[in-house]
Amino acid sequence: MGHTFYVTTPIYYVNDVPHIGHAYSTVVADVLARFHRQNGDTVFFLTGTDEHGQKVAKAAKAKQLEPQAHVDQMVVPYKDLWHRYAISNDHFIRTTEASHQAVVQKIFKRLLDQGDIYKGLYEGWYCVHEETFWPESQLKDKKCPDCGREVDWVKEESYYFKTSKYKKRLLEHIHSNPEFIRPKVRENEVVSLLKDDLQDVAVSRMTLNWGIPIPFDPDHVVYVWFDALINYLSGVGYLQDEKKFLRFWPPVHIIGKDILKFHAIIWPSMLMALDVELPKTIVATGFWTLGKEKISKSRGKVVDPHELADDLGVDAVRYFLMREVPLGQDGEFTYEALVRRTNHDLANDFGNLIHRTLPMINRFLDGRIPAAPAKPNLTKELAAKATGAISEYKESMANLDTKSALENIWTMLAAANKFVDQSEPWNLKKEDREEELKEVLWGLAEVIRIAALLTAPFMPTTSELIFEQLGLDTKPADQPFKDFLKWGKLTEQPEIKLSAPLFPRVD
Ligand code: ME8
Repeated sequence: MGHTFYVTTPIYYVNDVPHIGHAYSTVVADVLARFHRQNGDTVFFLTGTDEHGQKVAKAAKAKQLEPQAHVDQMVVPYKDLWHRYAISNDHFIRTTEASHQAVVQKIFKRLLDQGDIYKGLYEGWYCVHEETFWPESQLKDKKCPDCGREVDWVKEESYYFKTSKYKKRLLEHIHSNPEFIRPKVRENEVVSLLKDDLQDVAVSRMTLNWGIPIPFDPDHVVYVWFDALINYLSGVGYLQDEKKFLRFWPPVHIIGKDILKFHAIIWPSMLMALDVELPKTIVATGFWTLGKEKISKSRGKVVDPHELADDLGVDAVRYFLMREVPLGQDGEFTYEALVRRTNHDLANDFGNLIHRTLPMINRFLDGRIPAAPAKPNLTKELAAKATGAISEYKESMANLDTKSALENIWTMLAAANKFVDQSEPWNLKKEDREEELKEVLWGLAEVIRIAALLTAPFMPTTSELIFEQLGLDTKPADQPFKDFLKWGKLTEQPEIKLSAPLFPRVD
């Protein structure tokens, strides 16, 4: 049996429609999922929506809707956007589903029975926007230290989870597993939080009823974060389909750096209490900013992923998100940068190679891609460049360095564009040097096939179109890396198909 790969996104609050930041995390997870499938792994890719809690209840109230009616409405724009962005998730979980709620209730009861959850009194502050409890000492100017909003005073009976009990084991785990929290700067952040005075966390609410009920104590509902984190278990069969769960666990979590504490401290502590193996990796991505401020709907700073797709096409946006900043760092979102990448990288570098090569095959070789040269001569250097790019790409992807992986592809494309100029196929044609002409054009078509394969996780729709243009009767997904990501795999093709530019220039 081959390897399995389980990847997740944050489950998004349905207080509002998704913006480009949400699309980003989901695209990152999708790129990894597609890469692993192409690598022959059996993948389980989970995304979904976080539908309980005060923030969602408040949004429902503002629309004068019952919370359930509100969430049923608001889940639609998420599903629609993922469909449009070619997100290949295997499952979509909603925390209001009965099956998820049952798992949360069972976990809550078990932790209570084994003494990891106990009853106490919470007296302190609460930020509804971040759905976070804050002790007085952590507030900044009496406001939420994360988002700067007003906080509410809360005094209520509350169940607590013994995070403190797992602190030492968690620190040891972090030290002995350098892959656990990525990038490194986030690991340091978690370690210093753990070295501070780590308090147990409240895991129930009384002054709210939009949450999962605690059956044996009807005055309480489960705290939204305790509920939400469990989606990673309930969404993959835990306590429901044990075989599936054991097959895919442990996961790789893609999250934003804003929710690191929940994922790298509370969540692993919950898993230790449940005797479940900890996640393989928690990847904390950076923020997209506008004017250096985090893009967020409620701040009135929105970049609508649909509008971007209307203007530039989904794959150009996916490409931009993955190419512009390294995973983990912040990036300033500008329309100019997006247009520049589209015109420069896609239309010029990649597009031109395709739209120069294919018409020459059409004119000079009757639209047939010739067979691979029996004794390569002119394409030897190009083959070496492509082979080098492939191995660098694989290494970059293994390091979760998706930006470098794209750069590795573009190095190969640059070499191929240069090769067109140097080999001057039009002169080979004029001088009737048939064998050389065939070798050169075959070599260029082979670079295009390899580039389509390598970009397939990033630009799935475009790479399929490129395969069609080459006249291949398979899709990139049908060419597993193991067998096809090698120079020389392009065979003779009877008929290429010219079409409109794949990457139209934009103004
Ligand atoms: O936090 N740039 O949901 P959420 C990049 N329900 N990524 C961004 C971003 C930006 N400007 N804004 C948001 C929640 N994101 C919880 C999660 S998980 C068990 C529960 C992304 O709707 C980023 O991944 O507020 C961030 O962590 C996530 O959206 C937060 O989405």
